[in-house]
Amino acid sequence: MNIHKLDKFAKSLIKEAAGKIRASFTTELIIETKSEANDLVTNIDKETEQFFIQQIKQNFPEHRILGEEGFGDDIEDLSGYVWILDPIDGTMNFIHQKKNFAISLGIFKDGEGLLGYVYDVMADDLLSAAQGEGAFFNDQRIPRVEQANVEQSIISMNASWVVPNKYIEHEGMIELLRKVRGTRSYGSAAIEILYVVTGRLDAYISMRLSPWDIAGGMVVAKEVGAIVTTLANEPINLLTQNTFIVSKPDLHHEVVTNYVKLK
Ligand code: 2AM
Ligand code: CA
Ligand code: CA
Ligand code: CA
Repeated sequence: MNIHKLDKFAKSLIKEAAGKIRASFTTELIIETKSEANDLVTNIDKETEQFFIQQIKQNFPEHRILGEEGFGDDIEDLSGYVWILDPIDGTMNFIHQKKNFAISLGIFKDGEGLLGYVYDVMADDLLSAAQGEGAFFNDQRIPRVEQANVEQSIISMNASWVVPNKYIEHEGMIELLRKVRGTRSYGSAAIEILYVVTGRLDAYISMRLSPWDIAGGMVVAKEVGAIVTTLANEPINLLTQNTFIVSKPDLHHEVVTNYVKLK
């Protein structure tokens, strides 16, 4: 398999899917809830995933697909070629804000990240990387991430982690909040990873992400030296949900060691 051919194909699928998503703003959305009242899905999430699957299966019948909306394969291991896709990351933003949502895609071979993409659909910004070849923001090569300490950092996290919750001791998060230069929250894990990789953020933390939220971003993060682990400082398992941090290296150590106390 030629990785550059695969890259070209994946990019063309992403651009075509994004065009369909943008065009959907002229039609009425069908909005449903999933596991809880604020866990939303639309017909466009589903149609986008089905578009990818149909195109991938037609061109690469032996490749498997893990997609958030469940139209892909039942994936219990990462052997062979596996595409990990979130057709719309940030569905709530898609519905309410019509911006700040992304297509997130990672292509893995026997568990190794070959290709990674985060496409900010409304900004028309494509973050991409091929293993060992560095990362790109549109056509520009992205430099390796620099160092940062907590006091000079902008860290992205959901406000839910700063109030009592079942995942993490919130006092530690309040302490972090007091120390940092600023906090942000964008409502799309993939876009938040994009921002860390391109230096707009210094770190992004979440308590519960699924493989499709992070697979594309992880491949790109590795190419620029950003550290991706669970909040227990362990490698991410792409077959389950995980706690999550992507960060500049020194900051990663500082946050995980001094502020994170998982329950
Ligand atoms: P989604 O929009 O594809 O569901 C929001 O903070 C971020 O968390 C988004 O990237 C969102 O992805 C993700 N997320 C993961 N699990 C979620 C859930 N159960 N409910 C809402 N957002 C979830
Ligand atoms: Ca979802
Ligand atoms: Ca998602
Ligand atoms: Ca999604």
